[in-house]
Amino acid sequence: MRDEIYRFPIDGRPARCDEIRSGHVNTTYLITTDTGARYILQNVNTYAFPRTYVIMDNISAISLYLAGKSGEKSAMISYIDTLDGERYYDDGQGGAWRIYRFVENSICLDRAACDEDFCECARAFGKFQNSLVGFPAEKLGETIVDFHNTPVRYRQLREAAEADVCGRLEGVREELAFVLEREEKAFRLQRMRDSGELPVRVTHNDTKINNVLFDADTRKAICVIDLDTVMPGLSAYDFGDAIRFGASTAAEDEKDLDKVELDLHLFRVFARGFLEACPSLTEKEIACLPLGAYTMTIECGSRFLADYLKGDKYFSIDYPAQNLDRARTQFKLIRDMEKKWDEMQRIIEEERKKLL
Ligand code: GN1
Ligand code: MG
Repeated sequence: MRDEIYRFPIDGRPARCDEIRSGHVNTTYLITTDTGARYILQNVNTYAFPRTYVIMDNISAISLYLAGKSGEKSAMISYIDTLDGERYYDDGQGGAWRIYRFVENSICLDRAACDEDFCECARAFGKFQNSLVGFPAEKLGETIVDFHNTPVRYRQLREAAEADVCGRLEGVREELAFVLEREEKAFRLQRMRDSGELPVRVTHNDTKINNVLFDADTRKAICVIDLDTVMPGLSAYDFGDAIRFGASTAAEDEKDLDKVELDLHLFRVFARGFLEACPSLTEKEIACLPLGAYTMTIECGSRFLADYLKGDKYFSIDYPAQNLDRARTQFKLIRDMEKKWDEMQRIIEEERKKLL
C-alpha cells in the first residue's frame, strides 16, 4: 500500500494498490478500499514539475470557474483536498501527492480503435478549450515555464548537445541537423504568439488520447484528465499535440520508420471534432492548426532528443535508446507532414467551411 493515501479523506480502508503505467512523467496508482470505493493516487514528478503549487492553484481556479457555469457537465476531473485542507500532500522529501475519485465505468485509450474514438477525443479537448473561453488565461501560472516555447526548446537542445554529458552526440548528428534546419518554420507559431496575432487561451497542452476518459459502454468522452500542463497557450498546441500522437500510423517509439506516417483521414476526423466543439476559434487560429501539428511534432522530437543527450532524465524509458527512437518517429512524421502540407491545409479549410 502507498501510505500517502492515508493523508486524504476516503471512503473505507485502503485494500488494494495497483500501479497504472501509462504516462511518461508522473507515477499513478489505483487504490481500492474495502467498501469498493476507488481513487487515483498520483505522485507528481517534481523534476518535471518543480512548481506543484502552481499546478494545483491553476486546477482549482478553473474547477471553480467551470462549477459556476450552469448547465455544463464539467469538462475536467477535480481533485480532493488532503485531511489538512491542502490541495496536495507534500511528503517533505520532495514528493507531491494528490488524489481524485476514480470515475466508475471509465476507460483510458492508448490508441483510438476507430474514427469515432478519435473524434470524441477531439470533442473533449475542443470542449475543454471552449468552456474556458471566458476565463482570464493570464490568471494562470506557468506550471512548466516555456513549456511550448519552441525557440526555448531549441536552445535547450543546443545546450544538451554542447554539454554532451553522456557522449551520445556523435550518434545523433543527423537528427540534430534535421531539427536545426527547420528552425524558421518551427519558430513561426511562437512569433505569432509574441506579436499578439493569435489569442492566448487556457489550453491543456498535453492532448494525447490517453488524457481523455471515455465511458466504457457508450464510448463517449467523459472529461479530460492529466491537468498538470493546463496554462495559458495557443489552440494550435492542443490540436497539434493530439495530431502528433493520435494521427500517426505508428507508436511513438516505433523502430521501423517506414511504418510512421501522418494519417490524413485521422487528421480530418480530429479537425472535424475539434472545430465542432470549439466554435470560439478565430479564422486565424483555424488557419494555424496545421502549423500547430508541425510545431508540436518537431518540438516534441527535440525534447526527446535533448533528453536522450542528457541521459534520459525527464521522460521515463523502458530501454536505453527509447528516447532516441521516440525522437526519430517525430522527425519521420515531420518529413511526411512536409509532403502533405498542402493537403493538411486544404482539409482544415474544407472542415471549416462545412461548419458555416
Ligand atoms: C509527456 O506524461 P504524458 O505521457 O501524458 C509530456 C508531454 C509529451 C509526452 C510525449 C508534462 O506526457 O509533453 O508530449 O510525454 N508531458 C510533460 O509522449 O512533459
Ligand atoms: Mg498523461
